[in-house]
Amino acid sequence: MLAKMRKPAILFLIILTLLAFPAASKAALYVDPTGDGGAGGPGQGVTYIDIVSISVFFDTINFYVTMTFDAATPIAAPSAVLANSIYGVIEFDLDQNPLTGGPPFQDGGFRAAIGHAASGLGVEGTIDLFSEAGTPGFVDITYLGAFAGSVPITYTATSLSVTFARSLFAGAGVVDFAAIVGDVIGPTDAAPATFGTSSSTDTPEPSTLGMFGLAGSLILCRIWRRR
Ligand SMILES: [Ca+2]
Ligand SMILES: [Ca+2]
Repeated sequence: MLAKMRKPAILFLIILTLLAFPAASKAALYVDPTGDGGAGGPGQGVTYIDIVSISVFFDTINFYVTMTFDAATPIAAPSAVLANSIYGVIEFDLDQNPLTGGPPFQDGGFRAAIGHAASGLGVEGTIDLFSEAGTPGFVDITYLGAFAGSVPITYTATSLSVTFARSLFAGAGVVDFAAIVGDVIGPTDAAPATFGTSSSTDTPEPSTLGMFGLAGSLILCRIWRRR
């Protein structure tokens, strides 16, 4: 069929195809069990917030991060100052290498407090969910332990969503990620359960990421007490 078509017609078909698929994109979705966290115990938050899923999607421009939560444990923004205001972090291993980057904030006793194994990530980037308390509607993004930007966040009773430029993570694409959340007192749930379950299979983009030690955790607004 193509052989019989004139060149302009073939060109038109190619353009239509490109318009239908405007940019390469990758997505990773981790579905978390319900009832796998804890509240009210030692080191735990009081108001139970239960993660249902976390998705990380990117295109040529942005990262799109969405977490969903059990409708039985609805959330609110930190700036709303409610019992179910959600705090925590989403941490990213931008080169999918646990030997580079810093130790995860969430592995500093917080996952253990809710019966979750350490994430094992080597963290280069973080979405600091604590920070919305001081900047309503916005959260801090950190890269290699330093503030990289403040970006909009939207909350519903069962979700939160953050979109930010990949340039804030130095153009990283396929990443590993893990999150821990809870109320203002402490953590109540974490996801994924183990390292590696969240990565997609694309080839990571080249990056030159160095060690930055504990700095990544130190700049977070630490409300939770370490145990
Ligand atoms: Ca859960
Ligand atoms: Ca790393």
